Amino acid sequence: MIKIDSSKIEEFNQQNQNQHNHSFEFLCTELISQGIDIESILTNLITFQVAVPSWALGSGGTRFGRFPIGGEPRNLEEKIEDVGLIHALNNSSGAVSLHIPWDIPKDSQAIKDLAAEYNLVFDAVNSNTFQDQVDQEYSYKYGSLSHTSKQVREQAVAHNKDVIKFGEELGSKALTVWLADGSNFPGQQNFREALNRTKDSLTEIYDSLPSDWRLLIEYKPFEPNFYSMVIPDWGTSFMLASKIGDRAKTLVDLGHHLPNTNIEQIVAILLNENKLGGFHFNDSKYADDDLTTGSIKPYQLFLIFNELIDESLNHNEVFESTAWMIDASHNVKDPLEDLIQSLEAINQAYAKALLINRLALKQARDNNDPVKAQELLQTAFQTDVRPLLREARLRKQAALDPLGAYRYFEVRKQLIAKRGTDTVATGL
Ligand code: PSV
Ligand code: MN
Repeated sequence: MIKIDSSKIEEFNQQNQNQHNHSFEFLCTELISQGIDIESILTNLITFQVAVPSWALGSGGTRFGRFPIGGEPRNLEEKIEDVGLIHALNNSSGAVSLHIPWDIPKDSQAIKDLAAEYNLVFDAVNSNTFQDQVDQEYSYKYGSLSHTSKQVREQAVAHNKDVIKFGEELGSKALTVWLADGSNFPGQQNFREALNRTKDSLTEIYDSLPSDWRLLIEYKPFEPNFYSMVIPDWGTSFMLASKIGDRAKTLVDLGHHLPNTNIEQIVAILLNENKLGGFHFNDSKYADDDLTTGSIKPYQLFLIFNELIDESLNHNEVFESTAWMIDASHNVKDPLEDLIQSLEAINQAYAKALLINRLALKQARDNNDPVKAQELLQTAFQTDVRPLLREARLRKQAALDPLGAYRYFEVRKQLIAKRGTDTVATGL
C-alpha cells in the first residue's frame, strides 16, 4: 500500500513556506482593502470536496488507440489507493464515484474500510447500460431503458437496482444514470415512444431508491448516437426529473453541450427550480472532449460558480446537496496529474467567484450598467487566488503545491515499480 505520510508533506511544504507567507500576506492586504472576509473564504475552500470517478485513473483511450501510462490501477483497491494519494496531497478529493460494472466491490465492507484508511467516502454510483457485459442475456445495441423490448428494459432496470444495492453497502446517496440510448438514422426510432419508455423505466428505478437517495439524470447531445439521443439536453432531463419526483435531479456534465452553449445560465435555471443535482467537471473545445477542467474555458467555470454562490446566499445547503465530480479521461497526461490540475482549476474558479462584490454587482444590474457589472466580474476573475488555495491546503495538512509534491515524491515511479508498466485500468 503506497501512502504519502503527512510528515513528508510537512517537510516538503517547509521548502516553500517563506515564499507562500510572502504571497499570502500580499494578497491579504489587497483583499482586506476591498473589505473581503478572508477567513470565510478559507473555510469554504477547506471544506469543499470533489469526487474522483473510478474510471479516470487510467490513461483514457479514443477509438483510435490507447497508450498506457504505466502503473495503472489493476483493480478497485488500487483505484482507491490512487484517489487516496491525490487526496493526501490536496485534501480536496475525499470521495470516489464508482462505475458499475467496471468496479464492482467484491467485499463492500473491506472496500469501505480501505477507503476510510485514505479518508475517502463514496459519492454517487454510476450505472452502465451503454456496453454489453459477457454474462448479459440481452444486448443494449439498440438501447437500454428506452428499448422497444420489455425484456431489455427490465434487464437495464434490474442493473440499476443492483447498482443502488452496491451503493447502499458503500454509503453512497445518489445514483447517476447516463443513457447512450438514441438513434443513428432518421426514422430509426419513434422519439416520443422512446422518451416515454425511458420515463417509465426511470420511474421504476426511482421508486426503488432508498428514501434519502437522489436520482441524477445526465444528458448528452450526441455520441455514441449521432442522429438523436433520448436525453439530449437539460430541458429533457429537467422534464423527466420534474415528472419523476422531488429527488430526481439534473446532472450537468460540462462536456455535454454543443459549442457556445451558455452553461452558467442552465445552472441558474436548474438552481432556480431546485433541480440541479450535480456536476461532471471537465473541459472541451468541441463537445465531450474530456479535457482537464479549466484548461480551455476557465472563465465559464468561474461564471458557473458565480451562479452557485448567488443561489447559496438564499439556500446555503446548495453546496452540500450538489454532487461534485470530475469526469475526464484522455490519453496523453498522467491521469493523477490531470486530476490534480482539475482540482486546482475547480478550486480557483470557486475562490474567484467568492471574491465577487455581490452588492456592487446587484447595484450595477439594477442600474443597467453592463460595463460596471463586467468590471466587477473581471476584478474577481483576474485576481491570482493561488495563495488562498495554498493557505487552505496548508491549514488542512495538505501540500502547498500538490503537483510539485506529486513529482517530488515520484509517485508514478512508485506505482510503476509496484504494478508494472503495462497494466490497464478498467474504463473507457
Ligand atoms: C458519458 O460521456 C459520460 O459523461 C457519462 O457520465 C459516463 O458515465 C461517463 O462519461 C463515463 O463513460
Ligand atoms: Mn459524465
